[in-house]
Amino acid sequence: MKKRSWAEPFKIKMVELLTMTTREERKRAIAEAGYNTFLLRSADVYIDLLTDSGTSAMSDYQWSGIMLGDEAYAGSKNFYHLEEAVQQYYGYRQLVPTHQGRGAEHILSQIMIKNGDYIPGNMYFTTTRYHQERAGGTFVDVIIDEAHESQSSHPFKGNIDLTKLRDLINRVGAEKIPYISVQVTVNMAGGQPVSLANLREVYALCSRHGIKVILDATRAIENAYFIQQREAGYSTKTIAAILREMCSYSDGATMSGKKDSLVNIGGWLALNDEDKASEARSLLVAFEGLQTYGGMAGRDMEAMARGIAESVQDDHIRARIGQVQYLGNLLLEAGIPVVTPIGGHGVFLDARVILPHLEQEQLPAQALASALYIESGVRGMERGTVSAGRDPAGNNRHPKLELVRLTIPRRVYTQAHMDVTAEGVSEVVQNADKIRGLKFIFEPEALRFFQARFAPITADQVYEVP
Ligand code: PLI
Repeated sequence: MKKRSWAEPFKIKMVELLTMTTREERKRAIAEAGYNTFLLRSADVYIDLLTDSGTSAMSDYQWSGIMLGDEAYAGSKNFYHLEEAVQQYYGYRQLVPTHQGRGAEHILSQIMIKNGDYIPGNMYFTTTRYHQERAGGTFVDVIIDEAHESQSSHPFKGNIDLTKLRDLINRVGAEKIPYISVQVTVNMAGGQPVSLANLREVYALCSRHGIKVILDATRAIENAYFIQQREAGYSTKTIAAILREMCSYSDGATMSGKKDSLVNIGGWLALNDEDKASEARSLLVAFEGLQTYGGMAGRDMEAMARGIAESVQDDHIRARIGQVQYLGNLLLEAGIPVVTPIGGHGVFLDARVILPHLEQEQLPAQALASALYIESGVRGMERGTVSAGRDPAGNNRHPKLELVRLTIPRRVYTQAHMDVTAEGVSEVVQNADKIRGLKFIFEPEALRFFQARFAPITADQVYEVP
């Protein structure tokens, strides 16, 4: 017995009952939801793998912190606990609390970006790019090519391609690039990490040109785990030490606490530059809340401060990613095409390969997510054409990756839930030829994937198995 299993470093004290639905009920529910899993009611979902955002189970220690919420309007004790946690574990000097990640993205974009600027990044994220464009910037993807190949086995598919970054600097000039946003890990690429060697090089190059490096630290702990497992020289370093080193190659970070930090709400912007932090706080008080609470209640800040300390524990992150890899390996063994290597927060099904009979315009990943729900009651999410949205000229973007994301909440589901999920996916993939394409019947202007509605193109139902 050489191999240690990934078993959870916790036991269960309270449970939340789930609803079991029939296939007929699910067919009705998804049709009513306009074939958009974001529009399903959670009461109609059995295993909810829509997102790992805000869906984690908090520990008893975090829940006890909720009772210690200091709800003073100004100067809440809990803010100072959160500030200490961010300074200790991430190493940034100035903390600007926000209601969640996009609040931080909004403020950062407004204080840093001028009309006509360019913001390079390692693949887009929906809300991040939205705020960059809203501030008058143009996002430029400078991730390595392998990130766009679902089957590449590159260990650090999230890496920045330094040649692409240098070319951009030469083309537009460093003065037009206020900062680079580096996601660790890269969500839309399948939860893929960035190596420390790459972060170090990016920071050196950018510093030479006066370009700031801002991490999207939303899943930085998961990124640190992959560095520990895959990067030479780091196997004996703690996650906490690796995280500090990662952040040392940046000037600040945006953070959605709803992921790594094991809380249901909260986020922050951190900066080392005091003047920029002061500018950020001026916007904060207008859009989020006072400088010592952002959009959070005192109790939320306490839960996040405690969650940060738990999130950097090596045993925690090994079990968290171990569970994701367990599901991924089940699907790989069943011959299901998924993004490889298996990422940190979810397993991503390759809808292009699973549904070769559908054109990208027929929204294969949206259709596959609907069919999986009908088959199994498992709710995943489209991460393809619908999520990519339209470019500023109004044309549909066609990302190379057309994926369904099965995102694993932290400390919530059991190994048996992963088994049932894998069975549901296998069943739907075996019947893939019965899945029909979809078309938009309602398309909102911004971040369309959240609220869009669809209809099957050629039949009444998206997925009918006789
Ligand atoms: O959902 P927010 O506003 O707390 O955070 C936005 C956000 C920023 N960056 C990254 C990498 C994210 O993954 C992210 C949110 N992700 C969601 C909601 C998700 O389901 O992946």
